[in-house]
Amino acid sequence: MSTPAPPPGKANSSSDVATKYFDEAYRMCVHYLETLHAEDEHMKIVLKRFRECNDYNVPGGKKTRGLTAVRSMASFKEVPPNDIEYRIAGVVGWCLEWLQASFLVHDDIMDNSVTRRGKTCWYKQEDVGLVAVNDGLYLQSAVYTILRQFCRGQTWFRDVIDLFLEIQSNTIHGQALDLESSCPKEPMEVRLSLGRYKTIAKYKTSYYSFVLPVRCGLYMAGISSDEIHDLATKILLEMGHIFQVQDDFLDCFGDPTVTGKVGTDIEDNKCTWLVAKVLQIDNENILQILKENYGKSGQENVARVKQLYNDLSMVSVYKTYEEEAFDELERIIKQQNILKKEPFLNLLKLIYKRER
Ligand code: DMA
Ligand code: MG
Ligand code: MG
Ligand code: MG
Repeated sequence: MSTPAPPPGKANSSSDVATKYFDEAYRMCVHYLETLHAEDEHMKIVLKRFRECNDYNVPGGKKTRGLTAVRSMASFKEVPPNDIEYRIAGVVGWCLEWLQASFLVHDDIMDNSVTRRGKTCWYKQEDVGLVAVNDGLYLQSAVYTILRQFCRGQTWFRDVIDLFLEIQSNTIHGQALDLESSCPKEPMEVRLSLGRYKTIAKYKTSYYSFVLPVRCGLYMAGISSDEIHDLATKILLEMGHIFQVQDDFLDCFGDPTVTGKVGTDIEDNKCTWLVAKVLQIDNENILQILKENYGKSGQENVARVKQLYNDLSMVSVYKTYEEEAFDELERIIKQQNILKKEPFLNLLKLIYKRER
């Protein structure tokens, strides 16, 4: 890739049409959610809680997934979308953000994280705690509440609902494998292998972060051909893999003031790209160091693992990987003639050398 990385947030700047209707669509969704069960006085306190939960967890991210759905719809359509099409795509985009919020609320509990998007994790808030489990379920149910309310009459409604359900299930399976793999009942070489890593990244991240937004865009643009959806899926799974490798790199080497989260992967015994790469090296000493320190919460253990990564120049191994992986995917996108290239290249550019 020869293009330099856009500064954080630039690609989401209000200059593009997709963002124009986006905030408005959020307000419309939240407003509708607040009407549910409002006729019962007793529910007032719940609606207030959920309003806070939505505002705290849904809109504060990069919104890449939501905006990608809108941008994809616009670029796959033969003619420029009208206002109504933009608005409804904005609603679907927000459903992606709601889904993401539900996964993150639960992910932070399970990963024992402290901060998210520069704020205290929802479950860590003094008056929330484990009720966050129900809040996460609420956020997930909101996806379908919103879709049913605003998109029921669309020709693509069934396809989009089916896709959300399928990919939600994929993600849950991925999270389960991620969590199983951090449990020492399997030997380190098995649970932290690169093969295992690929499956985790695909299921827990790639499907919902890349395949879902773009395929929703395709459906909303009226495109439902299997050939197109299959090739798009293949490319987007590759993109998602790179994205998760970046996430793992940033967990260890990123700047928390930029990423908005403090890394926990080493302490959590996670199957990350970094540890899987290191374990590929056949060396007794490396294995010994990892067995003694990986997955331990002591500061000195974490520091020892980071020192090992530094001794093995993992920053430079990562940079080389990133460069090569982007080049290869760019080549694959440009080589095919079934999909419009530009939306895929734009999405790739958006995550290139990302720092958050
Ligand atoms: C996150 O994986 C996956 C989902 C489905 C939220 P992760 O725990 O590496 O994410 P993060 O680094 O954002 O906590
Ligand atoms: Mg996490
Ligand atoms: Mg996790
Ligand atoms: Mg992570």
